[in-house]
Amino acid sequence: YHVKLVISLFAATLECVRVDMMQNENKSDHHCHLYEGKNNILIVRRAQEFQMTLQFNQPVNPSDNFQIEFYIGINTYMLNGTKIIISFGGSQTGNWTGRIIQQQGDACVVGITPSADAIIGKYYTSVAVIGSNGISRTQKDSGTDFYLLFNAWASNDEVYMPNEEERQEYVMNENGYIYQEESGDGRQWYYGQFVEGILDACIKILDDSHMPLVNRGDAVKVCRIGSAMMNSQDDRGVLVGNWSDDYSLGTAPTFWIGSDQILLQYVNKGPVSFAQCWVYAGTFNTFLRCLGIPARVITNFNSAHDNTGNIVTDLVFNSVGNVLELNERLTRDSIWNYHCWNEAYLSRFDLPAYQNLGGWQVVDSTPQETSDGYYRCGPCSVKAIKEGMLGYQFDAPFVFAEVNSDVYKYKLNSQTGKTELLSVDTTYVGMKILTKSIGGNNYGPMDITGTYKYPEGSSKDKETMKNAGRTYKAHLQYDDEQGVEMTLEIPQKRVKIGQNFQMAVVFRNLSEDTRTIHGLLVGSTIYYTNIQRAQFKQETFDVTLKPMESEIQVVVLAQNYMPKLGCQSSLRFVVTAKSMENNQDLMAIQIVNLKSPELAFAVGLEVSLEIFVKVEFTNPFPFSLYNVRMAMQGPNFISYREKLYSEIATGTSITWMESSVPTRSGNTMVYAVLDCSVLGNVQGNWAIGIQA
Ligand SMILES: *[C@@H]1O[C@H](CO)[C@@H](O)[C@H](O)[C@H]1NC(C)=O
Ligand SMILES: *[C@@H]1O[C@H](CO)[C@@H](O)[C@H](O)[C@H]1NC(C)=O
Ligand SMILES: *[C@@H]1O[C@H](CO)[C@@H](O)[C@H](O)[C@H]1NC(C)=O
Ligand SMILES: *[C@@H]1O[C@H](CO)[C@@H](O)[C@H](O)[C@H]1NC(C)=O
Ligand SMILES: CC(=O)N[C@H]1CO[C@H](CO)[C@@H](O)[C@@H]1O
Repeated sequence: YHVKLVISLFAATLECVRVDMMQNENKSDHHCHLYEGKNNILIVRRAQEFQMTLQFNQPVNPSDNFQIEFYIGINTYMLNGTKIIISFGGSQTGNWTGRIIQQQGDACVVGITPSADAIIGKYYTSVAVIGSNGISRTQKDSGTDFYLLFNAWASNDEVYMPNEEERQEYVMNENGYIYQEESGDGRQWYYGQFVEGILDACIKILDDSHMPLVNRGDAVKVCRIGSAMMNSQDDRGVLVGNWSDDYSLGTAPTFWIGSDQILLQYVNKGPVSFAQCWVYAGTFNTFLRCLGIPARVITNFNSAHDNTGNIVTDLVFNSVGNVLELNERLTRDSIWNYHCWNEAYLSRFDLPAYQNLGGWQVVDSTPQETSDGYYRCGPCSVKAIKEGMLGYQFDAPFVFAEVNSDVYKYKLNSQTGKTELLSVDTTYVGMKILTKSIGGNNYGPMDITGTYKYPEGSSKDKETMKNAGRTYKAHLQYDDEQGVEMTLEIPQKRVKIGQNFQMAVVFRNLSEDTRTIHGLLVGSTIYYTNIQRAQFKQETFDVTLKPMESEIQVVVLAQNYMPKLGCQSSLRFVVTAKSMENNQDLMAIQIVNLKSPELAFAVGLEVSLEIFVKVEFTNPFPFSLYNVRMAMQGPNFISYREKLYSEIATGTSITWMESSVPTRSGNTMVYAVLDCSVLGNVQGNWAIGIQA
């Protein structure tokens, strides 16, 4: 009797004295153990249970009524999901669920399952005991805050991805590869989505966008806002684009190793200079993976930029004397050598279920065209592009044009101002679409062209074009009928910057008659957007065609193109010619991507578990390089660092050595880049396996 009385007296003043978020246990179950942070804050994914231990001042009775409250934002409100109450003892309301897992003495272990559409971001926690004398509530305490993320492992989450290997690649992999050439060359990129401060940076980006909290449970909206916020246009977002080759007021796009430095700089100083498409795509990928949305960077080769809105891309040639010449002004910006964007994996509950448009979605943050008033693009279903269903949100006609435009080549008559159609090429644009293969440091490309397009000329392809409202044109080969074909061939596979090389203009004489050809070859240095930087070669030639084949050898000298290269590395050759007997116009375009010199690595492991990294660069050019900036970073062992060399004389080498003890075991990478005003895109990396 006596004992019972004491308990009931205490029961009147039940109080929660400590809340333990059980960070270490719950983080790895939720695939969040890699997020770095000093104060070990809990990070979990929605639609999956996490556990908390509540420590009370006395044992809890079944009749006790207590509740756990979670809040996000300032004006919290139950009906819009910014305030969540999970009641134990009272009746449960709302979309999150809770259960008591274990109760032992004063401690109570509870399991909380956030709803599958819960708002993502940072919550704070309070435990309230409802007693007869009122409510006692725990104080706000940053030790019980937690982050909630999208969950690719939960089948009812809109970002659910069924395959574990794919989730490991598209959510968990911190290293990536971005392709810049059809051959599969490109650059390494460090996503660094788990680096300390990056999750806060991603949430800050959502805050800076003024996106209402109530929308932040919706991955489609988060992707769309993200695509607008990655570029600084119209919203002071993360990255400032610059397609010149003067980057003196910022960092050259080729000098970035990864996204972490960019996002941290954004948090401290606002918009970051400078970016081009792979920088936007790399940084956006970090944002998506960090918040839990499966994402990848893809590269579309010969990417059409449809600035006339007609899903047709025009190349215009001027008639100059006897031959044609590419009209740089009218052709401006129409086909980029390559363009990178992102794909995010979403169920698309916002689109009609019977259309089955879930799966990979195009999202693109490079500022190209405005969409509903902002520079943003997507999400747009890749399946919808393949089927030509352009009526579903968002921006499908623009994406369709990027991979499917026909190239119309026109001749402009300077006297009359009229244009005349020369030929239509239906295969050039969207020639190949690549992304990194699945699996750790496997940097081989995966060809995903087939996810965007049916084979050219197939009946399915015809159907797609019909759905897209386009008249289907077979590859029109005006040339065939007229008897001469011309191509431009470069026998050498890899040409290094600074090398001389050979080229051949090859003709195939398919006619039975004599053909006398008069031609013009123009060589220019270009940006990857295909815009001409400077012309370095122009020569005319005459040839009389022999049966079957005939060719003209052209030698390209480094001394001619080097002074016009700037820090670009692409040359474009345009050959235009006329067969004098029948006035047939011929043209061929060939782009040569020059290889940059490479950085040499030496990596050694000491007994003390210290890793030594040596990076070496030799100046292969016949001139000195001045003000050479270098950076090195080795995630989980060498933090980002830079060095400046005032001069690297011709033929001389510099070496840079660093050493450090790794903070984490597993596969990592050391990255290095080098940049100066006359040379961009020098980079290298070295994979390192660190044993526990
Ligand atoms: C709870 O779920 C229902 C049904 O899915 C939904 O309509 C409602 O908006 C959700 N409530 C909150 C606050 O998210
Ligand atoms: C939630 O609703 C309350 C009450 O209408 C409002 O004050 C608050 O701004 C809303 N929160 C968000 C994030 O929209
Ligand atoms: C690119 O950056 C340079 C300075 O580094 C600046 O002079 C130029 O105006 C920028 N171009 C654009 C289009 O912003
Ligand atoms: C082109 O080829 C045809 C067939 O081989 C030949 O009869 C004709 O002479 C050739 N033209 C020239 C210019 O050699
Ligand atoms: C999902 C979940 O609750 N995971 C773990 C949370 O922490 C407790 C305590 O260690 C584990 O038992 C759970 O498995």
